[in-house]
Amino acid sequence: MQATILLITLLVMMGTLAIILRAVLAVDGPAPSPNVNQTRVKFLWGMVIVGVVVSIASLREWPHSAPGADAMVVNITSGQWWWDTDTTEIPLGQQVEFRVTSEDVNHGLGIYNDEMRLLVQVQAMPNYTNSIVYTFDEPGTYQILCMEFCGIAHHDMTYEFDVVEASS
Ligand SMILES: [Cu+2]
Repeated sequence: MQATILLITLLVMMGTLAIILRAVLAVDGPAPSPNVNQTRVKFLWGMVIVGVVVSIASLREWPHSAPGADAMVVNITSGQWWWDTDTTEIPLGQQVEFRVTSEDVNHGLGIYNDEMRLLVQVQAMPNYTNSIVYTFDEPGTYQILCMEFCGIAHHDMTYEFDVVEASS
């Protein structure tokens, strides 16, 4: 039903546009001078060149978040309704690769700072390990909250870990 209404609306809009276009084309006027067409072609090529340059200049190295060779690996397992990690202390300034999985249903791992600002997120999926790389630049207590509704105690699915100054 919704698709039919959408199709009818689309056909009516296309028909209206076709009528307007036909009316506009039927109006006799002076043909554009060759200079106008040359200007349009130059403008078009200018836009194409600008588009290509901006696209290339704004490309980022791929993959965006590949961990470095010295990244610390933190495994995170989840389930209804808990998180578990193999460490609760992460050194400040250390690049961390979180490897996240689930033992039952899909969960969403969200890491928040002490102002409850979301820093990074990734899906926790059964039979699959997703990884996300992050470097903490502020010491403190961070929270993991579930970002995917996963059942009756979803709201209670929280966890804490600390980011501490690296001992030299
Ligand atoms: Cu949840």
